[in-house]
Amino acid sequence: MAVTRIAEIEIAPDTARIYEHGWQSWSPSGTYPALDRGPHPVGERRHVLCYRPESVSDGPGFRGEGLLAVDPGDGGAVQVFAAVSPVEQVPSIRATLSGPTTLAVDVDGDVEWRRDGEDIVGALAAWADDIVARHSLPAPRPAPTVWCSWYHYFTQVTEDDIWENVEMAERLDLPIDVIQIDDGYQAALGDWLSLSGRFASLEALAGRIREAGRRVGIWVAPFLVDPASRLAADHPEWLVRGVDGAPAFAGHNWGTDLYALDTTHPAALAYLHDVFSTMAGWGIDYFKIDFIYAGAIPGGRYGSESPLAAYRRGVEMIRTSIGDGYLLGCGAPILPSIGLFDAMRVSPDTGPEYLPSDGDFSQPSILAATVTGEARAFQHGRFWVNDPDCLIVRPEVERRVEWAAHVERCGGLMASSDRLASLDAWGLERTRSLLGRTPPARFVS
Ligand code: 9PG
Repeated sequence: MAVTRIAEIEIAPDTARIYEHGWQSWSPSGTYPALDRGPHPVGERRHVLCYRPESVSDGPGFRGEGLLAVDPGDGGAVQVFAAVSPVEQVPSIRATLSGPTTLAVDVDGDVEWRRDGEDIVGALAAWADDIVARHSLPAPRPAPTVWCSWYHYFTQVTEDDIWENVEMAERLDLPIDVIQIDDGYQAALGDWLSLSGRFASLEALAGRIREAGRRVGIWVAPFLVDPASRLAADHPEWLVRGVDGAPAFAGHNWGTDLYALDTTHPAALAYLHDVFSTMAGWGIDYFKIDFIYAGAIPGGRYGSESPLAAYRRGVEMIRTSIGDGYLLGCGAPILPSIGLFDAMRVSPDTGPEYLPSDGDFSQPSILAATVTGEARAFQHGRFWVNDPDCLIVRPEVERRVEWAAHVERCGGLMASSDRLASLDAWGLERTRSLLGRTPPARFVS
């Protein structure tokens, strides 16, 4: 749809503030002085992987994907611009200065304009309440407590590492419900039922974890396909296509370009069902589905559905395949995910460093995860349980006191991701107390 100017707002430029909401979990979100500029990707690859592939993010001013708010800074009401139908269409909403004291708002889709109260957080919460009512969303199910393998072991995790932490959880008597195996167990992205050499049998491991009295969780990137996978070799017709007919570029990570699975292809959907129902049959009942922005990338698909409809169809198939299992989204287009998830990652990754290494606020760091996590606090208890990302409190984590305070403030999903044996007395106590508390139902009222 063509770009249309829908508003020109008078602002007090020195005190006005603008809230912009990023496309997916890792895309920066926050409130900034109006004379500033929103965060930008460092490089084109980052743009696809962590921002919105189809939107040009260069240029002055701000760009909210489906949601942007303006506090005019003169005591006047906050103005909220929001997608009319955020699960179906997410317009880019651009705010730029068009005069010394005027802010212009340009959109490329259907947007509603609301004036609501005097603070941005309250206005966003009121908008979210309306969405909850319009979609008749049930209250989110309470989240289990989790131990996750990613933030200590990364892709090199082994079956022995998982087992060491199951035993440590027992020895330390930690209130961990779910042991969640992250990236690293699989043979390749796409080949989810074949294992890397570091794992012997997921089914047997799941059985042992359950016998030890814990539930089992798994990480899957269901819409990503490694060009070197069996899946890509056997079923090139299941991949989303680019303009030249070759598989569409869905990002670059782990040293390779990535493709996307076409969830409008019935056989690809059946494959997803097979993967998730097989895992559920092994007793896995907690699923972190990641890099799922790839299910919504633009490109040629078998069916004629829009990318967002294709995305929702894929997630719905996963949901159906896992029965009552708990579903956590990550790397997920946020607004199109409303109504589909139990919990949602609302920030870029945390990490042992305080600042993102190259200044890109979509990248792992305590600060970037905190800023974006806080900017999406209003979603908690409304759309789902917010996941601020895992608690990491081993001694080498920079400003671990601040990170633990942020995770606590969020009051959402509580997941520990240190090697439990590497915690010092403070880290262990903080982990125990955060995992042990019952989070409040809502962060913002
Ligand atoms: C597993 C990880 C963990 C983590 C997820 C996600 O921009 N990037 O290159 C980028 C890479 C990895 C990433 C996020 C961004 O992390 O958030 O919890 O599951 O995948 O690979």
